[in-house]
Amino acid sequence: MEDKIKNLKENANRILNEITSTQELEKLRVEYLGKKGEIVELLKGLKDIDKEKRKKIGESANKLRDYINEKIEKKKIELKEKEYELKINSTKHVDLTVPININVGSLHPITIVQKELEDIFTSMGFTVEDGNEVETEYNNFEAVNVPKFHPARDMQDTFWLENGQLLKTQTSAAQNKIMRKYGAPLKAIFPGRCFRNEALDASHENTFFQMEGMMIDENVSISNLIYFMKSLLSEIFKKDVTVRLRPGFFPFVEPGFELDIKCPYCDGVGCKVCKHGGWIELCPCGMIHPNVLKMGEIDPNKYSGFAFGLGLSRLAMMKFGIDDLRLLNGGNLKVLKQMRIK
Ligand code: FA5
Repeated sequence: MEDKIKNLKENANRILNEITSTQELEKLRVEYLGKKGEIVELLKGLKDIDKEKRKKIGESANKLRDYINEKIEKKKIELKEKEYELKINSTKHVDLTVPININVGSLHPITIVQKELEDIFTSMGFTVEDGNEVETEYNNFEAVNVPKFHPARDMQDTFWLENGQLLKTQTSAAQNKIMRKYGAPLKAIFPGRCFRNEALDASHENTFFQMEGMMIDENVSISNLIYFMKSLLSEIFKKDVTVRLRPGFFPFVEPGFELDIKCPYCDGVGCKVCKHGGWIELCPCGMIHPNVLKMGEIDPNKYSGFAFGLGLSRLAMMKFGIDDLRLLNGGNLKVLKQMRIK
């Protein structure tokens, strides 16, 4: 009996060394450890040997069973690892770094500039608000101090709807709603699409984007306005920009300004972008008129604020070095692809 145990162990070891697949291993397991396997047969034979030897041989048989079991489990792990390795080596690898040659979409240049501005303003504590494209006459004009028959309405040739509403001519149209929604103090920007019945040229579209901004608090002054605009434009053009204010008329601000920047492309020397003037007119702005604050339910004796209306489309034009605004809305993919930011 002891010889048989020894032979079984040697045989099992030999077969284990030769096995190369999990199927062969399973066959070995059934052969040795199965219900009708060698070990069970061995244990059955114990009843025929005398009592004294039975205990010792029984122990050896159990040890052999544990030994083979352990060897099989080890071999199983080894074979699985080999099979996995083989599978990996035979799989075609995908190189994720190879540049793809398909047409992927990208953000529109105006959206890119808008998002950049939103990031800068939110980092300065401003919230980003939404405005409507179809507006009431009140919000677009009256609430910003442009009553009926005011000559300033002529500056914005308006698309009227049959129901008396209109296509927003300026992002200022959202000022009143935002003031009434939040009250003071308040710091908000509101980008949006505007519409005017324009004679089209390289810098005028009938559909264009603006980004309006407002800051209202106690003791807000023109210095705050200059500081915010200078920080913003320096971030956009990635260099320190010089700004200047010229008087400008908008009924909703008093005083009102046109903010110009020293051309960041030629440093004021004169180039195609600044039309050789050295300065670029970028953003009308001013201190919010007390009437506008009052209509927004904000006390002008306690609070003051500034507002600005940045021409987003024109800013995108400058950032991407485009000399005709109409290219941005033209829907020509060949043009837009050149302005992708990767
Ligand atoms: C306004 O629309 C005022 N609401 C801006 C404002 C806000 C002033 C707050 C003071 C305080 P203006 O009509 O100048 O102003 O337009 C502002 C900017 O929008 C312009 O500087 C220009 O960059 C852009 N813009 C105006 N009309 C067009 C157009 N037809 N096509 C493309 N951009 C335009």
